[in-house]
Amino acid sequence: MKKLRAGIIGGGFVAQAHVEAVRRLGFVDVAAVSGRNPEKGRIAADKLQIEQSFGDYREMIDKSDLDVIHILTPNSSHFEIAVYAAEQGVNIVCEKPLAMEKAEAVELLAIARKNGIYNAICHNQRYYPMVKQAREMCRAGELGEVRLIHGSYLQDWMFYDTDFNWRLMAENGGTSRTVADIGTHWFDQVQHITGQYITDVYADLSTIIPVRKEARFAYDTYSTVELGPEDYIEREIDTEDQGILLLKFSGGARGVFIASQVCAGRKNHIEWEINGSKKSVQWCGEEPNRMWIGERGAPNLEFIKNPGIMYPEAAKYAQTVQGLGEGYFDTFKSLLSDFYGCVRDSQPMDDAKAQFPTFLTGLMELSIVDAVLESSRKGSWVSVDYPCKGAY
Ligand code: SOE
Repeated sequence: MKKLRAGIIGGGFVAQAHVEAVRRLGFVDVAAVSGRNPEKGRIAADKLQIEQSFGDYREMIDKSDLDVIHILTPNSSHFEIAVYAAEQGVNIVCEKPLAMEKAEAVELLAIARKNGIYNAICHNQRYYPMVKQAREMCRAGELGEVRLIHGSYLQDWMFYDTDFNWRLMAENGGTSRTVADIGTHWFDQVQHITGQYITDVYADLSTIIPVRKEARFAYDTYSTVELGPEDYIEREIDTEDQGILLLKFSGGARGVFIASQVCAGRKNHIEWEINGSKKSVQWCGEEPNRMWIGERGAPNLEFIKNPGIMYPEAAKYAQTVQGLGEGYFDTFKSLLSDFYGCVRDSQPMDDAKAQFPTFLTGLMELSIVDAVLESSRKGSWVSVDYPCKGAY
């Protein structure tokens, strides 16, 4: 069978995760990569061991006969790249958030639908098997009626005023940073698990470090390179370091969520607890193979990942047997396996049925981010205005 051909746009941290995951599928060739210019393209090709490189994504799309492109560039370029690819009929996997703002996402979804392309947005973390197990427990009614959904996504990679990244500036990443960058993973998970989407938000956003020191030269995300005072210029920050959100959900559940990128010691602490009328479940991404199950009239349980006793729909996403740990990279493989499986088998592109998050998911989450920004500005509850719904 002819292998599908993938093209990568961007060569940063997340490109490694995508390339490795796609290669593990076995039926896809990573055929080409493009960077911002020919040199960046070549550097990415060397790093990722990809044969063909380009200095312009249009040239790569025009010349490489690709089935799928992966958009792994800063948020400000997602829209134009996705429009170009969709108009050439190329299927798209896009990193989150889908676009800089909701209006762009509305347009992108329409263009993707008009051109009949498969589209996915990279909420890889919904693919931890225990997240899927929580979803299946919820669907089977084990939790009862979901009443309360609370948790956080905490990091510390923006803790010092010398921490800098393109995401900090609204012109590159969009008006919202912390909520759009990591809060959307949390929205995706709790909505995917409970089947309830967020209807209203009351948000307090704050920028804890209003002026940061940007290095005069580029270095990688999460780099530990040490810099001296002469290496920096001062920049005023126009995006939030943290957000505290009150939430209402479509099925009547209430919620509280904290997102912060300035919590010392917290690396990628994504955590949720869901309290239902029968049981509670709690999970944290730093220990992805365990889930706590709470009950009023029986001993609480610690469920350690074991595909043998999980719901089949959840067990199929386990990459390893029994208590052997799952990895962050495996969640990319599972997401891309669902997405490329649809492309390979020419299954209908159906947002409501897709296991993977689609452009509609991306539009829905930018609708939440939009309401979060408005609520924080007004200091009041804001109802989320969804142009369309159906993928969470
Ligand atoms: C940085 O906050 C980041 O790399 C996010 O962009 C990813 O989506 C998240 O999974 C890890 O942290």
